[in-house]
Amino acid sequence: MKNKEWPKHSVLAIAVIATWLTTYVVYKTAFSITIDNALQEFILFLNPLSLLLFAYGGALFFKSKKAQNRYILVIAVLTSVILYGNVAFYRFFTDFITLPVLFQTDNFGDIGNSAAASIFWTDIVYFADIIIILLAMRFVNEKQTAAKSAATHRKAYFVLSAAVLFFNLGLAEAERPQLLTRSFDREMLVKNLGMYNYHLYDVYIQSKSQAQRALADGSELTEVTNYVRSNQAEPSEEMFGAAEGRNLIVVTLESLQTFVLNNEMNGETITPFMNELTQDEDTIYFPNFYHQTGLGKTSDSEFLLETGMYPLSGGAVFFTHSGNTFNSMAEKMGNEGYATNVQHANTKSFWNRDMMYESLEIDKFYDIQSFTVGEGEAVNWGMKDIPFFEQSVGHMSGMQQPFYTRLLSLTNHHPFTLDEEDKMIDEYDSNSGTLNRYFQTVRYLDEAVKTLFEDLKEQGLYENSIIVMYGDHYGISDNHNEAMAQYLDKEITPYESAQLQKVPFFVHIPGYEEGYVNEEIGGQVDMRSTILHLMGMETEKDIQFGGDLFSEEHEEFVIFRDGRFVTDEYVYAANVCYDIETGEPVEDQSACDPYAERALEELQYSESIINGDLLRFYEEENGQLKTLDEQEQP
Ligand code: GP9
Ligand code: MN
Repeated sequence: MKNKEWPKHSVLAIAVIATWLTTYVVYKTAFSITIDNALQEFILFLNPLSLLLFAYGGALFFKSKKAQNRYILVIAVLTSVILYGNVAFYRFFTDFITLPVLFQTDNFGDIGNSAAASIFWTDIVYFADIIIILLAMRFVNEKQTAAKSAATHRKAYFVLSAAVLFFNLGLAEAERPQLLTRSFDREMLVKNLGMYNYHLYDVYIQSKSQAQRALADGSELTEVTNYVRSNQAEPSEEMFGAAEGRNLIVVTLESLQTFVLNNEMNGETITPFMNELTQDEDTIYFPNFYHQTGLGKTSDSEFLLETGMYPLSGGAVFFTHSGNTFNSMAEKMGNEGYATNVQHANTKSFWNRDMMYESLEIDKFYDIQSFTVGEGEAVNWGMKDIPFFEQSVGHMSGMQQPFYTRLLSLTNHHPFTLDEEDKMIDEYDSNSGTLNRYFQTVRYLDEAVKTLFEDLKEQGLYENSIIVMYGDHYGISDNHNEAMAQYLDKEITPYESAQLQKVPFFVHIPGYEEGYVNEEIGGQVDMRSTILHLMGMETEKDIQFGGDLFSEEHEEFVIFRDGRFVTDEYVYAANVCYDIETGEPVEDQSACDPYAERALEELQYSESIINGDLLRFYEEENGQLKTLDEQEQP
């Protein structure tokens, strides 16, 4: 072999291929990455390549063979360390490393120890590429050619690398639209971008938010606090404490919009149980309630609920600011002696929930590992809602009381697929398969909610609880407007589209007996104070933007995350001010201006708190800014 002449840069090529293949083999053996089709498999195979080409390509800038080899070795060791670090971490946490976990060890116990316990000598196989590269350096005898072509080679090489990168990104975008802006899940990022690109992306996201955080000093809070205080709504005397001491069960109704309630599809009732609930003597139902989520979808709705602040305009705050200080509803409930938890039959890293729940001070997360998914009990995104609710109630039976538990349903999720036996009504007949199937999965969700109520009664948990349910965001996007127009029998104008952002909100208090339909216009940002007041907990010192929906002083002004808004008179959408009653543009278009300004201001205040991590400067107990020496050192 020593005598044979290899083409120039053979060692470089061998290094790229060796690390590429090692990475792919590690993907397949050390992680359980779910692959649904051949394209996903191909993306997974391809995705280490672009970064490796760039990284190893740096060797082309060195003149001497020795320096080139040394550089290649450094890259080989670095990539192996990253890869192996993730392998060891994954064994313990079933998750990929993200920068904050490395710096928030107090949150997650002793990561170092756990990772060390997950290391075995046989792991040497993860360094196979280094061994191959060393052998190549020893035995491959490269042809020497004139140096003058080096620059041209280099150019061609990096053009090729960039092409691979864009090809990869293009495939990822096709497979997972908005992957980067929505950044759903670490597994999805690794699957589509590759382990190495994922880490670069993670560094970028984390350093961006760290930089904004470092520049903040808390002085911004004075203005925000003044704004929040001047817009506060006194709790309603009648409802304050109406559910004091009870267990709190909050149910997130996946993708449920208000338009399906008390409505029919081709003569069939879509939500029989929830329709009854809207008229129930123990239920206060809000038909004029809007979601306010952005790209973070379900997680944004959780954020609104827990913090009473708006999510971010770009990306999911669960991902971008999971290390922040918050004053969540869970934290407040916990301080009053409640056991707090969330139940959701999905991987814990989805929406970065595992990290974010720590910051929200939620005691426990019952993720997919806490559920047994039996034969035929999974569809679409995972566990079906009926068995999920059943097992969730089972968990509740074992919880310390009083508890605050949140259940996140999942079956009524795009693309709205169901097993035959779970279809209780027919499909709709429009040109949108999505809308056609939506009615069926909504019908299933309705059935699941019914079984949840039954299960709670059976387990003796019903009487002593309050059950709050809300739709998290739309299920049918504007892409299906033609089909929606057919169903609703009217044109979907920007006004109608804004009205379609209504999601149901139920407050169900067993034994209340004075239930009614509450027409108050409100949004998800109002949930925190509404619920806390029902539980008999004050919020006057809290920094939050919503107001108690039962309060006389509650303002009917709902700001959507994209700047649209609804008041008791107007709906503002697509830069047009509509009359809320008629749906026609109002004559005096400037009528919306003062609200538009305030909407922007409020969103900006909320955003400044998140970006500057301002609540770390706030004393929750007395509602004061922390003095300089109380402030944590940066
Ligand atoms: C995933 C579930 C759905 O865990 O919450 O997320 P979504 O796509 O609706 O935001
Ligand atoms: Mn959702």
